[in-house]
Amino acid sequence: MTNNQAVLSWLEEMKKLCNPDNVVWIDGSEEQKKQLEDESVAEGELIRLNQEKLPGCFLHRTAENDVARVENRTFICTSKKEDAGPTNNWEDPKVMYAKLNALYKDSMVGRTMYVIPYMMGPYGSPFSKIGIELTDSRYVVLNMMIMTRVGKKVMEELGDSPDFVHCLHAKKDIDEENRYIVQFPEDNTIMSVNSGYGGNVLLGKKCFALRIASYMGWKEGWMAEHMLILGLENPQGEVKYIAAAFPSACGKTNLAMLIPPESLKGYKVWTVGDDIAWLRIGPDGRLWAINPEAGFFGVAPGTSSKTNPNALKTTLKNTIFTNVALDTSDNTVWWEGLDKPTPAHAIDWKGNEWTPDMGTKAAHPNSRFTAPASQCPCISSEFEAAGGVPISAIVFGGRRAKTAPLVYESFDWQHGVFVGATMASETTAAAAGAVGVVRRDPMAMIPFCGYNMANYFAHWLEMGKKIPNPPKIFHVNWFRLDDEGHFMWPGFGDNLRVLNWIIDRCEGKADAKKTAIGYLPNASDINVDGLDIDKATLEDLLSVDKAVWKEDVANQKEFFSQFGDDLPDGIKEELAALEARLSE
Ligand code: GTP
Ligand code: SPV
Ligand code: MN
Repeated sequence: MTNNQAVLSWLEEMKKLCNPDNVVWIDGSEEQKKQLEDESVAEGELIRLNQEKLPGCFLHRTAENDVARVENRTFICTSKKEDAGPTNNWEDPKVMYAKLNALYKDSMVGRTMYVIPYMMGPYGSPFSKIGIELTDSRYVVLNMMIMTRVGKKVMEELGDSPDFVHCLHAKKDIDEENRYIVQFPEDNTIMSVNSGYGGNVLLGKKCFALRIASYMGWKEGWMAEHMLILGLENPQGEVKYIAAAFPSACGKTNLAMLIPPESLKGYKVWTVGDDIAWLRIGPDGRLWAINPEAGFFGVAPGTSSKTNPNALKTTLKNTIFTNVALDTSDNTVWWEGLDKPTPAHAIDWKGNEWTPDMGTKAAHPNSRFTAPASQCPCISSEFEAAGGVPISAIVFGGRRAKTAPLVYESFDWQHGVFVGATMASETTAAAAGAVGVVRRDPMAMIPFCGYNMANYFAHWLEMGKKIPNPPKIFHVNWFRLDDEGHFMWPGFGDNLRVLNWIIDRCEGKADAKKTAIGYLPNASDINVDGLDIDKATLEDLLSVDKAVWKEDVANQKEFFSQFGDDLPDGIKEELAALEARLSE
């Protein structure tokens, strides 16, 4: 498929290392896709679902020990340890290559190596970048065909250039003890071994589009962020774009596909992206964003026709479900929170018989759907726009039972960067480890920043100086709990009420009160028409408890201390200023 010498010689080297029986180039054709699907079904890798109800849909189950990203086995290998920083696992590249090469040695004997040329970003866009993933997993191939732009056309765009990200994945034995997800940002190389799960193996996603791309952005003056991108259309038909960073399983896909409540019918939300944004300064001095992906790898549990009907509709055809339950009555899928009657009998995510009385989860909490973005009923007309969309507001947010109010606005860019840098959120099932523990997760990038986070903060501060018309920066929290542990804010479609205040603030149309942490809306500034919420609850959601915030500042300081002298002055200034305001 190519005469590109850089590609061919790397492929030769990897073939020698892994020793596959065959090598198959992925051309992106429908015929090849069909063939891979048939082979996967025959091998038991995929289960073909009810083709009347879910045409082109399949179910896949991963190994029980392999259901989420593994942050403790994820490495950033730069020649200097300081360049990876204190929040990343680091190993000397030479040592890591040696370790990995031993693991990949002959790992594909008896298997086929698939060569997947893929593009992150629209064809012909100055934002876009190319990767080539070598993998012995058909499941990876079929997912990459949904999540990225794949095939011949990508090789044509690459031409003779050696400028592509080298990605090698081998399933090996799915051995947890020898599982590695390794980024070598200085070499444009990603190596993943002993996993078959999503973010660990679809190397275009977190590994390239965030870890490697954030490093590229640092060197080249742009940004790769864990952000959704949405267009908010008002009743006059004007569309404003918002990019929002929330940690994994904290509501990006849901917000990106929001359906307005009855009382705000004249508004419409258009989805540009649900997970990753690449941002550049445009010729007009604004910040412009593209979604480098072509599909959604979304959380299944909790997705219903009430919470996210657009996501549900997106997954009705050509979708791969991973680790959800199989409803054996009609060979369709089910998960907790789906508003379809609980099946009397199912096969759970582990492949075992399941009945509702068992009290176990039928779908894994991090079970997912992989669906083409083009099938989304609210996909933006700008989804393929080569230049991206202009961003009016950046929104940070997390899952916080207390502390953070429903919404606040930063005083300026530097303060906004500080607000992002002090984000915290309860951990979720998207990564292996404890769930529900509050941890600091700056810009929702703690698992994804491909370099020293102190330099990342500095890069954010620098970008602000270079953008003539920067977006305003906000913070939201949909997850405040009352004393009984119930969500205080209805969330989902009603989040539009908050987005409207955000856009109105960008246009100087909405009021706010100045507080120690930023500008907050007065209760009367949020449109609650048709919403059943009492004034006291809303005021509570829009309050700042200084004592609680002082505790948070102590925790922020502790977090920042690990960066030592590398912590930029802008962050130190904002920390001191916040502390002073809280003591006023
Ligand atoms: P990743 O794909 O892991 O990056 O996740 P994400 O940020 O796209 O999260 P997603 O939108 O899939 O939401 C994760 C979980 O949060 C789901 O179970 C949702 O039902 C729930 N959720 C999303 N939005 C809201 C909200 O506004 N309020 C409440 N209470 N829950 C929400
Ligand atoms: C996340 O965990 O933020 C995801 C899913 O979007 S994964 O691709 O597994 O990283
Ligand atoms: Mn994500």
